[in-house]
Amino acid sequence: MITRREAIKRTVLGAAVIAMGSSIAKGEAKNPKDITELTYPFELPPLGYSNDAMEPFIDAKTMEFHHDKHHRAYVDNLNKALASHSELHGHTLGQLLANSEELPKEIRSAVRNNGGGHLNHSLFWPMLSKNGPRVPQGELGKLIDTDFGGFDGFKKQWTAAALSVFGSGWVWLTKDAENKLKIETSPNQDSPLGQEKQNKKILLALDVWEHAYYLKYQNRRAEYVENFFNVINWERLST
Ligand code: MN3
Repeated sequence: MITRREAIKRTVLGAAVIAMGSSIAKGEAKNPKDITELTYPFELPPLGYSNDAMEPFIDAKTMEFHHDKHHRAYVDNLNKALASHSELHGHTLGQLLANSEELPKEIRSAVRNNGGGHLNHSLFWPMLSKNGPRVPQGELGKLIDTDFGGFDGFKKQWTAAALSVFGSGWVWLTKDAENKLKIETSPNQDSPLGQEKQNKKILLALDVWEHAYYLKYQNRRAEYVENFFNVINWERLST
């Protein structure tokens, strides 16, 4: 049995670890702050482009529902869960997720699911663009060549991972402290940052929940995944 004071101490330590590994693509997400550093009350970030910006690969209707309804619901439900827990209002999103097992039982799963949903979608939107190069650039391109034997090898493994997710979840490209890339999957709204408290960076994400593609692709997840390669914002993704 751990005391409350110990729990808080662990939370702070865990946060330091996750903060190290939480920064993603350069630019917007760090302006003004990395998403993991934000605190209650949480806000829905703008998409950063119009709903039809990824047509025909991701249709405007899906984008509208996905951002305005689904993502908003994660933000609203996260705020609702935390509203009466003022002792947690100073905790960052990164802290809340890295230490969700130490949260009060009655809000634990709400914070994990909705906080994860908020984090994952906030990372995901800026990773999309129809413009720019269609293959990874710079240092990321080199690492992908090294670890996957080239872009085609990466694409193949990424697609296989995306199709392997049973039910709802995410696919991730992460980089560990040794600069080693890894394709990972997570169920529901879990994040690789929340699962393992280690220095890890998320480089690329793909939402494979049905709500991300069902209006346009119905059950054809493979087609959605194939088309995702037309909207990866390689220019903005960095190591
Ligand atoms: Mn989603």
